[in-house]
Amino acid sequence: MTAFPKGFLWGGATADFQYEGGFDEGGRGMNSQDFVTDGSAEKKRQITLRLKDGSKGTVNSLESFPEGAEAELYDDQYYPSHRAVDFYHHWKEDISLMAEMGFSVFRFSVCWSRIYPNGDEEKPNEEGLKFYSDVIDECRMHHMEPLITICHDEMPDHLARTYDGWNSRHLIDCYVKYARTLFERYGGRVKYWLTFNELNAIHGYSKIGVHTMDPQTFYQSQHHMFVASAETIKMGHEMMPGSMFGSMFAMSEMYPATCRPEDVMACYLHRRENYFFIDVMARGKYPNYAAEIFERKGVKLKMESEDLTWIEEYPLDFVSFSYYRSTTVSADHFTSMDPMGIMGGDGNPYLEKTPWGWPIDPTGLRYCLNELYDRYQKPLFVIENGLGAADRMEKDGTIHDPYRIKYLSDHFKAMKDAINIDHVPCFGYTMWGPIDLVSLGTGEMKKRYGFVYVDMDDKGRGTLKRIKKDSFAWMKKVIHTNGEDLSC
Ligand code: BGP
Repeated sequence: MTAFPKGFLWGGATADFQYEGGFDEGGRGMNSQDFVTDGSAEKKRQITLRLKDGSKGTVNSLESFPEGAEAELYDDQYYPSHRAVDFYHHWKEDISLMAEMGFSVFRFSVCWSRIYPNGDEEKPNEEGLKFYSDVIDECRMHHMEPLITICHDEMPDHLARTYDGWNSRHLIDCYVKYARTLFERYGGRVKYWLTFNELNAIHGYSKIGVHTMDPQTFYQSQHHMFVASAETIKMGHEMMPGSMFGSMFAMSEMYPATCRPEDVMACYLHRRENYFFIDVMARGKYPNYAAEIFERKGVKLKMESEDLTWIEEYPLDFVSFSYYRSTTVSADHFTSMDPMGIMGGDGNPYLEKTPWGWPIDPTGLRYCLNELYDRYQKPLFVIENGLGAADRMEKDGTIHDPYRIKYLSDHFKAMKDAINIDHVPCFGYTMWGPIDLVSLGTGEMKKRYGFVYVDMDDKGRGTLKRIKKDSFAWMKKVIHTNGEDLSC
């Protein structure tokens, strides 16, 4: 049996609007995610609106706002981000549970509107800064590296409403000012930072603050985020020597549906379109094939003269990615997991699926790790992975989740092979949602990922009590043996 390399970081990952709650406490401003309702696998989550004529309306996250409509809250709706699972009041307890498992890293996102409630004011909100400062100190007290996502699929609602979010170049300045504040206050205590989450899969009002869903808005917004990320990396390195910056990408390995050359080619083109985002940020250049994507999609980017220099001079230090599943691509039809048609979405007859229909493919993780290192030659970090399942509490209060243990064991084995057999330098792993939290995709609570169960249902009812599942002790053993013992 072999272990993972010495010093390998083991831990978990969360996002503020799925985990933290406290939406009207501590001076936090309204956030673009606060208008998104709950949903389910069958019923898409909605953004609630006030239409131009004053009446109520909704759009789902794949639709543009009708002209003149703005986001609005309604009393008869349930908005999961408002309380989430209340990390805001459970942070000590949750961090201590993570420490008990032996975590050496905890990835969380700072809620931008907790630091700058509107996003464009002069001074930050001290109460918000103190909250994360306490969280960081608590992590360090437990010998856990805090790993911060500066912006995880959200923004102060004022920036979305007033400037059309990342579609506006002004957001670069707002973001850089926000990041500077984080570095001033937390520098020296936080080494690892992610500038953005899943750049290749974010779109629409709730995630990037834009009112329209079209390729022009999408790629223009992405360009502004590339520049903001580069400026932030430069500033971060200057202010915090030794700091390391990544940005997170949604990797779902895409396979050709068959070995028919047309399928192989279709798959190659889609994978490349997905890699576009990492290519820009890790290699520091718009790739040659970007021209083809922009021509095909009718995109004309507006850039300022120094933008490409920023992007080139300040690329990512490491590449981090989420990996939950793999998909297939066929030349005859293309199902996409995202509205911009970037990522494949078809199943694979050789793979079992999770209860939410995601193909389970540990080998795909080894494949991704190898491919990403071959392509970028930068250290890698598996920053999200895990199994969403409807765990059941037994009458005696226990929760048995052997399916999660099996999923994780198989993925850890694949990761270990990539590191120990293929010599891929991967230095950490954070499992998604170590304490149960709200699903991003469906807004459900019952799609649970955690080692720790949270007593709450899909409408936010429950005691919020934290209860260890069987996987808790298993993960503790894995970390204790540094991944040597993966037995289920
Ligand atoms: C990623 C997001 C996370 C998380 C995860 C699981 O795309 O970065 O925020 O939610 O997916 O997805 P879901 O919650 O839909 O199961």
